[in-house]
Amino acid sequence: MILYIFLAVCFISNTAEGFCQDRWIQFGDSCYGLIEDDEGWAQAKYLCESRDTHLVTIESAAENDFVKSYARKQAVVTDVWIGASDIWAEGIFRWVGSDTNVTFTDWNAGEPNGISDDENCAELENSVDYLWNDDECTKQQHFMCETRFLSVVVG
Ligand SMILES: [Ca+2]
Ligand SMILES: [Ca+2]
Ligand SMILES: [Ca+2]
Repeated sequence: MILYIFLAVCFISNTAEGFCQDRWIQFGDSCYGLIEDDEGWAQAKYLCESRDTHLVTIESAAENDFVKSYARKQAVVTDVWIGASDIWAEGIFRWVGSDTNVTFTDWNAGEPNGISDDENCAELENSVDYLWNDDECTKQQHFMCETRFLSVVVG
């Protein structure tokens, strides 16, 4: 019982702070890492997941603005994979992190156009200020991972 009260007091008297891993950037409840290795989409997805993260899911205009500003700031030299794909049903893009249909979108004009059979993976297209495009999943390029902004109680 005493321990219980002690823990309750600790919880009330301390503040919760969060952190992102080294060089990742926080926005809202998430941390974001732009990985400047060149990988195909499936390998990028795997690499994010192997770090307990997922390819970035962009679910609002505010998050999209953040993600684009991050890519601009990093001055990346390739297009950047994001976590949306229509490999399961042509034309229906889903987020792999949350397993939900894509609702908010920022496709470039005329996209997604699925011009080849393998144009099933979504990216931020460098040459058009990171508007979205569907591209061939085997293309090798940078990618962005997202994970929870971890809250820790500090004394
Ligand atoms: Ca997200
Ligand atoms: Ca497609
Ligand atoms: Ca396209």
